[in-house]
Formats: sequence, C-alpha cells, structure tokens
Amino acid sequence: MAAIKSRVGDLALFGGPPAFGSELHVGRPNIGDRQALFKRINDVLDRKWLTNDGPLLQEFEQRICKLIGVKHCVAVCNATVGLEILAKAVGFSGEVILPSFTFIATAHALRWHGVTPLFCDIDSATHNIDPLRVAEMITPRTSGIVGVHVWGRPCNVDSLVDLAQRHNLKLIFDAAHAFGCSHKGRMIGGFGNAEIFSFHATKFVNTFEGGAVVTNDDELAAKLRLMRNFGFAGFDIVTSLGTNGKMSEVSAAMGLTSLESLDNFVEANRHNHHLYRRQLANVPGISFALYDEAEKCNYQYVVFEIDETVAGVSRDMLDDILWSENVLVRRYFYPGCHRMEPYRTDDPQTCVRLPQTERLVNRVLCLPTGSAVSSSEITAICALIGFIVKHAAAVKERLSIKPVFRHPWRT
Ligand code: T4K
Repeated sequence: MAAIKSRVGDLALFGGPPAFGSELHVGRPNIGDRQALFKRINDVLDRKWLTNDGPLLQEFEQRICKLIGVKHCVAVCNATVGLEILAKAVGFSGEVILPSFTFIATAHALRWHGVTPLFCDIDSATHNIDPLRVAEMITPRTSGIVGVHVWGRPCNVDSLVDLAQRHNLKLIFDAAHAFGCSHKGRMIGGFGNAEIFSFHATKFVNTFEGGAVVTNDDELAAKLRLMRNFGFAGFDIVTSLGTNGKMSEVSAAMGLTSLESLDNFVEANRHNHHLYRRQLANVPGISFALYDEAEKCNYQYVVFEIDETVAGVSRDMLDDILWSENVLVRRYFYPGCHRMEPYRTDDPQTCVRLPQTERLVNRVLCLPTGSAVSSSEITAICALIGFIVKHAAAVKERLSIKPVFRHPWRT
C-alpha cells in the first residue's frame, strides 16, 4: 500500500515517509516463463555450444525475420555494437545527420566509427527527426541519415526515404524502441537500408544484453555477418575488418522465451499506458505522447510532457519529488546528445539550431511501466502526481526554502 499524502508536509521531500516502500523503475525487465528459460539454458549446457552462431541464435534470428517480415536478421551483443557495425557496413563517412533527441548510443556509434554526427532538430508533435530540417542540413559532406523511432513511434519514413534517394544517401533507422511496431501496416524493421533493434534488459523483449540488425539487402546482411565475427569467412580465412558482436546462446534463450510472451508484455504495457492516461486526464499541464493505435504498438514507454506554466511545477521539480517518493521516473533524453561530451565541446553552439529539442528535453518524463508495475501502483503514482500539481504553489514555496533532495544515484 502506498503512503497517502494529505498535506504538502507529507511529501517525502519535506520529511514524510516515501509513498512507496521499494523503488519503482522505468526499465524493470519483463522476465517471461522461467521454466521455459531454464529448460533452454539446460539444453545449452548439455549441448556445450555456448556462443558463435549456435542453434538458439539461429532460431532467434529466424523468429524475428518471420515476425517482422524481413529477409535477414543479424543478432548482435547489443544495439550499440550493432549500430557501429552497421555504420561501417553501409559505408558512412564524413557527416551523418541524426536527431539529438535520442539515447547517446546513436551518436556514439557514429563517432566511434570516425563519422561526424550532425544533430538535427525534431518535430515537436512526434519527438522524431524533422525531415524539413534534415533537408536544410544536407551538404556534399553528408553520407547518410539515421532516423530514430523514438518511443516506438515511427519516423516520417516516406520523407526520409525520399530525401535519401534524391541525395544518394544511406538511410538507417535506430529502431531500438520500435520492436513489434508497425508503420502504414508494415512492420518496423523493413525500412531504409537497415534497421536496428535493442533487446537490452530494459526493453520489453530482452536478451539480457542484445540487439539485431534487420535488412532486406542480401549483400549488406553478408557483410554484417562477417563483421560481427571478426571478419571470419572460414576457419582460417579473414576477408574483412571485423569485431566481436556476437550474441551468446544464453541471450538467445532469453530472447526466444521473451518472444513467446510478447503479446502478454504488449498487453501489460497497453493497459498501463491507458490507465496512466485515464487517471491523469484531468491534471492540468500534462499531455501524453500518444500512439497511433490503428498500427501495431508496443507501448513500452509511457511518456508525458509537463507545461510548467499550466501545471505550476516544472518537470525537474516533479522529477525530484517523485524520486524522493521512490518513483524513479526518467528524463529521457535530457539534456540531448548535443549537450553531452564529446559533442558539447565539438560545437557548443549546436543548441541554437535545435529549439524543439531544447524545449522537449526540459519537459519530458517517462513513467514506470511493464509487467513489474501493478495497476494499484499506477493508481498511487497518478494520485501522487495529481496531489503535487494541485498543491503546486505550496510545493514551490517550500522548495524555494528547502534544498532539493538528491537520490544517491543522481548526485
Ligand atoms: N538507441 C536508442 C534509441 C536507445 O534507447 C538505446 C538504448 C540504444 C540505441 C542502445 O541500445 P543497447 O546498446 O543498450 O542495446 C537504458 C538502457 O540501458 C538502454 O538500453 C536504453 N536505450 C535507454 C533508453 O535506457 P539507462 O542509462 O537509463 O539504464 P539504467 O541502467 O539506468 O536502467 C534504467 C532503469 O531500469 C533503472 O531504473 C534500473 C532499471 N533496471 C535496469 C536494468 C539493466 C532494472 O530494473 N533491471 C536491470 O537489469 O539506459
């Protein structure tokens, strides 16, 4: 049972007990059927084939191809390494245009490969890269575009494909959030030259750590497979530069088990998303990132924007208060890649041409969801948010005289 707040002084930040006795996380992993997982892991141990293109890895890749409707799936140890391999395999060079409103891995993978990431602004309605801004940034140095389907909501794919074709650019999508989602009736995964999924523990389908590059391009897939395995084309034959990007059998075992529960995970996320929306519908200043429910959605991120001028509290105040109550909301993707190193030092002026990104990173908050969060916990979180907004003036006044509590993880 969550502790009820009836006075502002009851908030944990001002000395009351935290609403929740234990921490509620945004990225609590979905576990799935443990017995099925243990059975698969036992089989792995019996076979004594632990990694390097094992049978579970192959089965996992085939399952994804079938689910997404793509020709090739190259499973990798995580999406970041997948992006690095893909950047090399598609031949990115010079400059590549991508949004700053993404996880830092999208930019790092390019920079790691020696390419300059050029940060582009987003469409404030979708949180995704704005093709109009992309068009303005293309120069002879541009070799490609990386779209990111933020929160699993598809980019403006048609416009990006059109731009890439007209300027002869490579186009890839960071679909780390978008596994199981569709766009115009087609599954995400089949667009551009290739797309990449993340199966990190915090994703709704997970392989502990893991990811996959998916593509319909035979030649690209063959390159990716070589690069994932040091460039080995046979026992003693290395035909290209490569790295170790392989996914282990235990990860594939988790992935296959996770896939078996995919519908249940989506249903839990969908239920949570709607419950949050219903219960916060009358809280002023809060607006949710909505999904196009005519398409397939995974609902894995419950995200809202808070408008301080209406709600009376800022995103950061709400964030601090919720953390002190053991609700570990996240400010993804604050402060934007362009304000993180090494990009901030590269060009301290980037912020000037990213007004929508700058605005969004200060307004957005992700809420705990997934199969680990119960309806009663969501109801209590919503009541807490409603209480904070209702008493915004008093909360603000007390915050102005009391230094803000910082959770030990956040100092
Ligand atoms: N592109 C995009 C657009 C991405 O969002 C990501 C990753 C990537 C590329 C790269 O994919 P990978 O290389 O990771 O496959 C988390 C995830 O680590 C990261 O995978 C994800 N995006 C990002 C959006 O979220 P952090 O820094 O927030 O992780 P962390 O450790 O703070 O965990 C988040 C919450 O989940 C915490 O409250 C704790 C909880 N948690 C986490 C783990 C690992 C658990 O309860 N159990 C766990 O096992 O990045």
